Amino acid sequence: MSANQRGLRLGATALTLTALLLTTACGGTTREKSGNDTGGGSQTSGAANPDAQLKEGLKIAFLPKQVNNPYFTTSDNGGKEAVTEIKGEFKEVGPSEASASSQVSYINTLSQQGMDVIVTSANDPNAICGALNQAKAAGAKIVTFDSDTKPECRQIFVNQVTAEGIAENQVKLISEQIGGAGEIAILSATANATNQNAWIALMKEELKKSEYSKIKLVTVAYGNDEDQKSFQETQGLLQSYPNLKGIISPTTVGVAAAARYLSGSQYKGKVKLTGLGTPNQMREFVKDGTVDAFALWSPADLGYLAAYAGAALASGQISGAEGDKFKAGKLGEYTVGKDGVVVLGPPTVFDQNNIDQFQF
Ligand code: RAM
Repeated sequence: MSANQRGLRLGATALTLTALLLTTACGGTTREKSGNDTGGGSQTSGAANPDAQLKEGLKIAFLPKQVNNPYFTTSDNGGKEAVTEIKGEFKEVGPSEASASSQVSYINTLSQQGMDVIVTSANDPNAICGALNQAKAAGAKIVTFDSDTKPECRQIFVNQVTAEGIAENQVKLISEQIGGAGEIAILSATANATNQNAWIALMKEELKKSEYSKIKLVTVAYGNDEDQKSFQETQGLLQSYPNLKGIISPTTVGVAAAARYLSGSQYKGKVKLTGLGTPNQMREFVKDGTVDAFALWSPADLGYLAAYAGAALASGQISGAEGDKFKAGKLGEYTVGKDGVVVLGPPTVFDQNNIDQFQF
């Protein structure tokens, strides 16, 4: 069952609707929207044949930002499920650190191994472009998911939620939790991460709305998606900003580390924390009163959708042009939006009333 199908509970319906509106307003296209079939996207690579069958035996590799992150374990397992369904060969490789160029050597190896599809979450919008372009020249189709490269370096980007939808969600959650006023900070992942930086830029825009005029963003800290660094950065934020009322950490690693710090500190329940987290990593902190509510999409569905997008590309069903349609197994039909972007769907908000219904 996808995050979209699960829907939001507990007064979060408005959020779903807003995110959905933003999704459709921002060029990304979900299965609810019938795209227009004009084609002509910026990264087309040959004509698509919508009637082509998915090829069997496709070699599809997942290259996450980092391998030792439960978020990517879940998303890549979703990819594996899809690859198994289409009788392909799945593999997952990747660095243990999410640094900018750490993925380059993996891409080169995957290219030499003759992968049909490389599905990657980019640690940097530019650093892996050269390697990806070589892999493309060697015949691989490139799908980014979770965190994009520059659009010209891949055929399709499978976005979890529009960046606008995430920014709106995160600012709304912290505002509700701090009573609409006070100093907040952001604890991000790495300073180069395409997804994080897009979300932060749009959160800053969101905070300019009059309803948030009493909220002040004092700083952005970077925990590099390392547990210990994220923990220390949280401690540093609280020391440097004694009036801090809340932290947004839009990274599963960061928000879990920040919650662990807060739960053992005098700030527990007083300084609010929200962000993007996995229910399994956040459950204890919701139950002990450290965290009221946080959000995420289904990482498994994200990986599953990305694998199907790659298979559709490698089978010649789609070229990545705007309006291309493909079927993603149990998730149904998707349409490629502007700039080769496919959007999974709105996020789910988790709190003490629903968190036990989710296991990932
Ligand atoms: C971390 C990574 C990932 C991001 C999630 C929310 O696992 O930074 O890219 O999408 O958090």
